[in-house]
Amino acid sequence: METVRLSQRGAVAIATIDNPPVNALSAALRAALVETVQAIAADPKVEALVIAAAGRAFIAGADISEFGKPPVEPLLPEVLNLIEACPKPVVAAIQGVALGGGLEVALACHARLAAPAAKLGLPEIKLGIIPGAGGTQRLPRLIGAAKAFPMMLTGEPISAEKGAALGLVELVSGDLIEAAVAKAQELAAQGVPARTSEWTDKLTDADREAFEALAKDATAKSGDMPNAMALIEAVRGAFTLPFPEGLAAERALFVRLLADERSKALRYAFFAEREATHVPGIDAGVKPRPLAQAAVIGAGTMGGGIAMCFANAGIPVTLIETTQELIDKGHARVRDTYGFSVKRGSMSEAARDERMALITPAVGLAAAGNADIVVEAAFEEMGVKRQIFGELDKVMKPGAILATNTSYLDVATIAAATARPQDVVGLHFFSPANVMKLLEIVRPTGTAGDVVATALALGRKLGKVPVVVGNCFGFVGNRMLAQRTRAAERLLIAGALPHEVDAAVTGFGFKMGPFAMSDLAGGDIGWRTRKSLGTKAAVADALCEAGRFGQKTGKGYYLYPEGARTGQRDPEVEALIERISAEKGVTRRSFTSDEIVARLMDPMVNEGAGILEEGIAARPGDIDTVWLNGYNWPAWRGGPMHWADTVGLDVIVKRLEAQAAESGDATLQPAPLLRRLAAEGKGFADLKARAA
Ligand code: T1G
Repeated sequence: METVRLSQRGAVAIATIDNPPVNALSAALRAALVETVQAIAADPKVEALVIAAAGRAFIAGADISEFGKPPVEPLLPEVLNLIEACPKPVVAAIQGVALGGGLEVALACHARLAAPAAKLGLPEIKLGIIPGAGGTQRLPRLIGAAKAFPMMLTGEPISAEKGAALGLVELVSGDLIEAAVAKAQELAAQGVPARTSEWTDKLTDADREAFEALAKDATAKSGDMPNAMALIEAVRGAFTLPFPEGLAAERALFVRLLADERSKALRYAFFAEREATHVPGIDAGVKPRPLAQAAVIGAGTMGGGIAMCFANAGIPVTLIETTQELIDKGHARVRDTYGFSVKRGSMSEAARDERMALITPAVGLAAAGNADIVVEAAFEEMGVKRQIFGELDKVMKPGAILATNTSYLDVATIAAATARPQDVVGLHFFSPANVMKLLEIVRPTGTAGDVVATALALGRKLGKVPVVVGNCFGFVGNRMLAQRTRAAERLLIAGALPHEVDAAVTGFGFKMGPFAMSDLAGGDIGWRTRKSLGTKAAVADALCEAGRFGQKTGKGYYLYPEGARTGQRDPEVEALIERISAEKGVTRRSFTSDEIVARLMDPMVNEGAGILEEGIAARPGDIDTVWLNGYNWPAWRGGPMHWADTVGLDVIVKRLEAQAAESGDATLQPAPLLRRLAAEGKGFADLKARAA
């Protein structure tokens, strides 16, 4: 297949890249670009070249399916050097996303025009790497390092409008190709094109100072993350090295990162997230149902956050409560939350008003009747949920999707309260719903395939990371979290103190340890759940019985004097823990951070193995995607299942056996799947996907 089509307008040649789905820079496309540029350079009838693209993307970057394979010539940096060195002007006409190597192609051109819909970004950092085809050298030369560095550090794409403001592109609101041809003619008339690599006027002392200040800040925030550190070094090279050497230094850093375990984990996570949207058993051809109007039941923190998700995506939503007073309160809370963004400057007042206009407050379930999808976010109790679903069944139109935001209840039992269980699905948002990326789509066996497909499409439309999971207590995330919670309690009784456990977990890379987390969320939540399940946790229960619910009561596992957000060690709590150990006849001993991490994470991995065996998750990558996006698992550790593979499953099996023997808790015995993989010398990565 031809990946580049050539056409001509007067003396300007137009090379249209056509390499579906997203014009990734595959070996074939790279070769075609080389051939095109060489032909243009040699053709006396051509004075200039426009590089344009067909489809919704300009170029999505390097072909990520080639990652990890031996490099195939021509390599991208060579292709781009050739474009830049072309004796005739080359103009990029960017109609869609230009990401990574795609933006680097544009940077190597002699001018860049962009349509308003274009998006420009260097997202390599998210893949654990840095731009590897001159991005770290050309972008600072073009717009200054102080503006270029943040783009590469966050990896977030910017709009064409912002790109124009930065001097990266010229914005074209009319016909892009026509404008690009005109630009090419204009440059051709001027003679030898300006080459970004030769520019130094943006690399001033002031720019360098500003960049170094940003770099210092990034170092403080990113610790020793190898991609961030490499990025700083590469960009610094734009100031200290001649262009060819800067390019070589960038390449060397890029290649070194490809082999780094942390960088590999980030790439693994990227692929896992993408794979999660391909659900085994749901054909890509299944058509999602149209969703033009939504409703949310319950205007508490969760319901309000979910309504915001719809409004942010431009979907009108009715927010429903049982009384006027409650809906007024909930509606006001949503306005306040948007208000924070306005205050912080991340949202304009007009944008807030637009979103608020999409949220209609209402009293009574009947108001959901016109919605194509309703999400119930009411009190977490089966009786309440079943009653709501019974009523929704009466008011919702045929074909509407009835979703519950339950975080652990049986979705099939909720669905059974309706006469249309095929239309019922779990949509488990994470708190705060308008911020957290994860969306667990809970699929009881009776749910229709197109309902799951609709939920997936909705998840993406809302900007979430959707993962389809089976129906069981706590689904994937909370079911595994429960293991960590139990393990944390066991550690306290065995001899560790709350601050030691939390320090080990933050040392592992989490933002917060389990006890600080419990104090933040409120210990009473778990207490209530334990009571309803008839389970016990000696330390946690004792704290709650003493009214120590965490931050909101000023004390929990820690002390929070006068509204402090970080807790202080409390001798009273430590004495209480020691007393409980003594009552249980446990001789307390100390634990290293590594031991603590193993004791917390191994049972989670074990539960993950069970989840895979039962088909609750289709792949280990789905579990990892849940933990990375819903529970702040450190991205560079790739999620619990990936982490387990890096530790070695045989090691995990031995440690679990030891824990099971010590505690007498048979549930800590390694799951059969874990044992089997360990015995075969395999990892979770060796498993094939199975239909949920
Ligand atoms: N290479 C190969 N395939 C890709 C691809 C890529 N870069 N990007 C997307 N695809 C596939 C994707 O797997 C899916 O296939 C289909 O295209 C549609 O994607 C040297 C080293 C472009 C914004 O990080 O952000 O350049 O699953 O469903 O929502 O410095 O895809 O259907 O079989 O996501 O419209 C940097 C990653 C590479 C871009 C489109 N580039 N992609 O979003 O569709 S590193 C990226 C995206 C680099 C250089 C370095 C998005 C998108 P399938 P989709 P979408």
